[in-house]
Amino acid sequence: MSFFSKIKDGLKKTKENISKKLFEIFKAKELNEEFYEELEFALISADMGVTATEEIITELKQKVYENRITSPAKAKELLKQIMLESIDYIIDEYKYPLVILIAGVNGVGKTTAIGKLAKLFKDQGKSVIIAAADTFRAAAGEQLEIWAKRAGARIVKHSEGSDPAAVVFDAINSQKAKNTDVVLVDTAGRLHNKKNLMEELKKINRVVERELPNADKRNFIVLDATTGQNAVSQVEIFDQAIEIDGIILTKLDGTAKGGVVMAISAEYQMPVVYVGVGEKIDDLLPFNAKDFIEAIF
Ligand SMILES: Nc1nc2c(ncn2[C@@H]2O[C@H](COP(=O)(O)OP(=O)(O)OP(=O)(O)O)[C@@H](O)[C@H]2O)c(=O)[nH]1
Ligand SMILES: [Mg+2]
Repeated sequence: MSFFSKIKDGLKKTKENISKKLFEIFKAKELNEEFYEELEFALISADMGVTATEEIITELKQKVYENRITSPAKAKELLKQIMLESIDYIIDEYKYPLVILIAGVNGVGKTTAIGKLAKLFKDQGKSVIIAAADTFRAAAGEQLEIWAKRAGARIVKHSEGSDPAAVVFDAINSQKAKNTDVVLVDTAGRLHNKKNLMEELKKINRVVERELPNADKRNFIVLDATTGQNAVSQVEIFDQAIEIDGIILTKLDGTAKGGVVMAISAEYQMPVVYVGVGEKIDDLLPFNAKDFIEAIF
């Protein structure tokens, strides 16, 4: 399946929710207040967030005015352009060795994303080691082992309850010994309390920076698209602990509110790097803003 049809498939619910509404709205004869109100409502109901929606509508009105546009069809093209610009970031190409730290609250899809990422890198001919640094949950290590096997990646795993930073330390030593291209670090989504979780993430982060100062290091937060606006506030908390470089937005296949991509990008100026569109190993796609916009329109 091509990238475009896969994202289109994954966004089926979002598309059904929004594109039908947009189609109706853009049938309007005039670009009047009622038109803008309906558009605003449609965007907000796709979870684009009030901030992002207001910005988009203001810019659209401005451009419609400046360019003396009267046709709704032309306004639609403008809207697409504005939406695209607000989520289209330039992401630096990876350099190797590469360390990707995966963080996020429990159940969002961190471990699954690691398995899928391992597969993506293996398919590109890269060697991959996974650090099972979620030592809090008993089953986490085993779940990750299954994914590692599927992807053909190595895994470093300690016993339950052991120090996550020590797992990362060992994985990095193994990376150094074998000159592995990619280190993927899985972390816990839940500890006894939130403060512990953030302190632990900071510690893991420090170990990576100390042991591999010259590596390309990316900190990604995994967000569950089905939680809608809640996903937005999670970014802030994790970004304070370890600077977040980008977002992996999972479960886009399960929501009609894929517009949350726009809300996050507008609020935090943060790129969505990958999207999850299913539970299978190939269901993680590098995010492509243009295809995303085309898919929802
Ligand atoms: N439909 C769908 N399901 C997904 C996607 N990504 C993950 N899941 C499912 O979400 C559930 C939780 O995924 P995990 O990878 O275990 O989540 P986690 O963040 O590691 O969870 P904790 O380790 O408990 O914090 C699993 O049942 C996954 O199959 C996705 O893109 N689409
Ligand atoms: Mg997990």
